[in-house]
Amino acid sequence: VRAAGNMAPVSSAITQEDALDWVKKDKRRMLHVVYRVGDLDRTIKFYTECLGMKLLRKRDIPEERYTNAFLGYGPEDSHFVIELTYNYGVDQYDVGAGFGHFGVAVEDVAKTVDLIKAKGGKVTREPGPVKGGRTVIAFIEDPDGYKFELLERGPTPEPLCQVMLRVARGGASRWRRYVGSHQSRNTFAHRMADLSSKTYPSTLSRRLTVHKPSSLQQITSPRDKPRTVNHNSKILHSANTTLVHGGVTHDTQLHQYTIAMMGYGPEDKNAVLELTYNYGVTEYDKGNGYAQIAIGTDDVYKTAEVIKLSEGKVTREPGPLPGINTKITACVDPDGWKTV
Ligand code: GSH
Repeated sequence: VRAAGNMAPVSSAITQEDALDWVKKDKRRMLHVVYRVGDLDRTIKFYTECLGMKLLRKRDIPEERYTNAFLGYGPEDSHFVIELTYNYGVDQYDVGAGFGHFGVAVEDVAKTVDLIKAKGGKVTREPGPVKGGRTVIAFIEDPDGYKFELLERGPTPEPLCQVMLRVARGGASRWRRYVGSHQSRNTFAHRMADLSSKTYPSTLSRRLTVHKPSSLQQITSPRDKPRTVNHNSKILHSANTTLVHGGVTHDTQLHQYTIAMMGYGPEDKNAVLELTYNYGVTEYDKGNGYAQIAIGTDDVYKTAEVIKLSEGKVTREPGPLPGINTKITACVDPDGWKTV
């Protein structure tokens, strides 16, 4: 998303090898997550009073009939933040079943929940250890119905720590058709994790946490492969041991899901994309509320080239946004989730 300076658009003669080399050197970061709300003031009040976020900035674009508000726990140049969109006259959205939640790390979940209740906030899951694990969590719902998971952790520079999206195997089949199974490791999400391996090479496998595999068999069997596994096969391959001893292996008949944490640095200091695969669920309704995650790159032209070389789907060709200097490109992943 950062402007590419005076670099010319990359020539289309870029080879796959060059492209992959470049991706490893590109400085990427999760910048913000974008979604729509029906009443900006109501949401800002809830996030600041109940979740302790700061209103970072607001911009109104009357010609396009919308207003944006940026909220978070620190400045945009160093933190992952929320970008709310209010479209004039639209007062509600369908959150959909595919969107999971945003994660917020707090030092005391019970205390935070008490505060949220005192402010009239809706708690959908009382504080307590996560099913099958030890981390104390709770779920709350914001005024539009977006869920926030509160996770009990020590102090962190990045309290806004997760965006959870559900992914399906149906996406994997479509993706395999694009890329051919032999190329499935060169997928977009794989790049995402691969990139972070540049910054955190030795922690790569530790950063991929997979919960509750019913058995290693199930995770690695090609027919039953969760889409997330297909999506970053190399990573999971190297993380197979983590998957077994780091994942929670009991009670799997009850929980029946696999999660993969993807991002550009360790989870305690960086926001991550949490992909959830529920065994056997092949399709989710995406609603119309959640929009996209924005990722910073040194060069949107090269990034778009790389996405295309990986048979990814670029939905907006790289180039400047009208009226501002920022250059963007956009793509959708195999499940149709959008990234800018
Ligand atoms: N079926 C769940 C979904 O799609 O949301 C699978 C994901 C899941 O269960 N995640 C954990 C959770 O929400 C958090 S990592 N646990 C609920 C609880 O412990 O009450």
